[in-house]
Amino acid sequence: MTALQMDDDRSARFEALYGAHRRSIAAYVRRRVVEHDVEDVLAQVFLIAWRRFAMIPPPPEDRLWLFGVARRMVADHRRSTVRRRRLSERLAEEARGPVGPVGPVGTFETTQLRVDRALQALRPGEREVLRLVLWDGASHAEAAALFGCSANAAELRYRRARNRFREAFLARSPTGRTPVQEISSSLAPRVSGGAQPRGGSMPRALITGITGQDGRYLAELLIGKGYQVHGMIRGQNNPKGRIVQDEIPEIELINGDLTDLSSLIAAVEQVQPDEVYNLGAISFVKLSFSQPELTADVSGTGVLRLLEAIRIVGGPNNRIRFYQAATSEMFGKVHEIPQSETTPFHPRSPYGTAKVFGYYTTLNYRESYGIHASNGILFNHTSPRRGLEFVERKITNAVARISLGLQDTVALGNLETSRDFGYAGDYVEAMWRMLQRDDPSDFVVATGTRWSIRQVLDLAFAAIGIEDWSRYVVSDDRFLRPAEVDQLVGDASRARDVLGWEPKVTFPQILQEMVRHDIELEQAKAGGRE
Ligand code: NAP
Ligand code: F7E
Repeated sequence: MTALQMDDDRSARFEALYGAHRRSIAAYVRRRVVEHDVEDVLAQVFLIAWRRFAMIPPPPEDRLWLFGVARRMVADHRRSTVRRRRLSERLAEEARGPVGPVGPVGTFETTQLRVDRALQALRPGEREVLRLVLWDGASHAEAAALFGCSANAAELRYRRARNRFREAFLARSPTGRTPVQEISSSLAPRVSGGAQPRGGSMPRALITGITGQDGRYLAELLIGKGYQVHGMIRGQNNPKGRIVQDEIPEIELINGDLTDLSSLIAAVEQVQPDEVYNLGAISFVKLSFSQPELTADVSGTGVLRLLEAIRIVGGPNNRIRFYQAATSEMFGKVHEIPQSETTPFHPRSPYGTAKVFGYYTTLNYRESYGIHASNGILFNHTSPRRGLEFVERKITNAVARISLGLQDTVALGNLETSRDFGYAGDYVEAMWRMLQRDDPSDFVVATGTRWSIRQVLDLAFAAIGIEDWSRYVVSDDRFLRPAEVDQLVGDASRARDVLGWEPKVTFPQILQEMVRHDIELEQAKAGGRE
């Protein structure tokens, strides 16, 4: 076989690999990076695949190999703001090219905004070839292999994409505004009356509980909306700080603890936030029975301290908006079914009583000082980022381990109790929407459907093809509580009507995704031990 034939053969095999796996790799990447970076990450994955073609195992293992590369590229991508900056500069230079100067050069941020807008105007294939050639330095032959065309055609495709990029970069919008003005306005919160960024710059948010499930989803949501996000981290050299930073490099971490007023004042003073989301808490109900005083201090008095910090730093014309993570646990021994904003509270745990204190303190600061403070009364919500101590994640993780032969049974407490479960990614959207309204208020956020722990077991075991789970589940009194809440189910019609919020992901969908995620996680851990 001649070198040329070998090359043709390689191109054909590569094309087959690309055709077979691009969709699933794209879906994987799309869930992990912001939309306009998806094509870039994909281009990197396939460029590596082309360069290391000889190392790719035959089907079906090729798929796993590609996922491994994609995982690394996503991690690299998240770390690399420098890379993003370099690309923007290259593209901006490219656009200025032979047509001469493009008006004021502007700051890095304004260049970035123009570049992003111009990239958005391109078709995905155009973005891909531009990034591949201009950014990753791929040759036209390499691009050709990726697209399954000749090197000449790839070069043509690249030139066309570059010209279209240049046009879009230079274009004025139909409103007559410059691309920068256009984008800046689209970054501002979209619901009416949203918090305006100070001094015309990015809006700033401070999140307590950044290492928790909701903190991470909320941070991603806000970053996607153009916020500068500061996450409060407690303790000395807290290892979770590094994990969060690796996962979401755009977050700025700031020290502070809800039990320490001076640290909260310092944090609010330093960040000068437009919005504060108080998600920090001792949130595990069972633990609150054995550490009631700590729970009251963090989850209850902590709210008061943070509001004091906001009152002190924000001064008389306080513009800081505040979100308090209230909870369905406040309804406890329920007075009606379903529960809404008007249902009386009857908490059944130290956690519930602390949260009732936080709720009324939030209300009190709104009424006494006119602070824009709102309570989100959220029912249970979950995700693959849920702590392993909570029942639904404990179950999905155990199911994953059982399916891999790493565990025989799972020990649980009360199986008859039920909860209204939703998806955390949906619920953080409701938090944000509350703070974009002119009037602060309190909202129930729930799905309106209830699942017993038995049903959770049905769903999770069904995901690995087991119908009768009875031999895998053992009863253990250590997981029972001194008092239980049984009938929690929320009526979120006000959130739907006023905030335009509704859940998008159903509980069975998210639970299935959690089982899948936990299988991957446990496989990776087991692989690491070998
Ligand atoms: P989570 O995963 O348990 O996270 C709790 C967060 O609070 C962690 O980041 C933790 O930091 C932080 N924290 C604990 N003690 C602190 C202290 N002394 N000072 C500052 N931060 C502290 O909780 P989540 O599920 O994301 O829930 C977020 C909030 O919503 C919580 O307030 C919870 O009570 C409430 N809520 C949750 C649900 C739900 O179903 N998820 C429903 C209703 C309400 P470390 O990592 O350093 O410990
Ligand atoms: O318990 C029963 C347990 O600990 C749910 C927090 O996010 O949501 C969460 O609180 C139910 C309880 O969550 C086990 O008795 C049975 O009835 O997962 P959980 P939670 O208490 O509902 C509310 C809305 C919050 O605000 C909280 O922050 O499951 N259960 N067997 C068990 N629970 C656990 N944890 N472990 C068991 O083995």
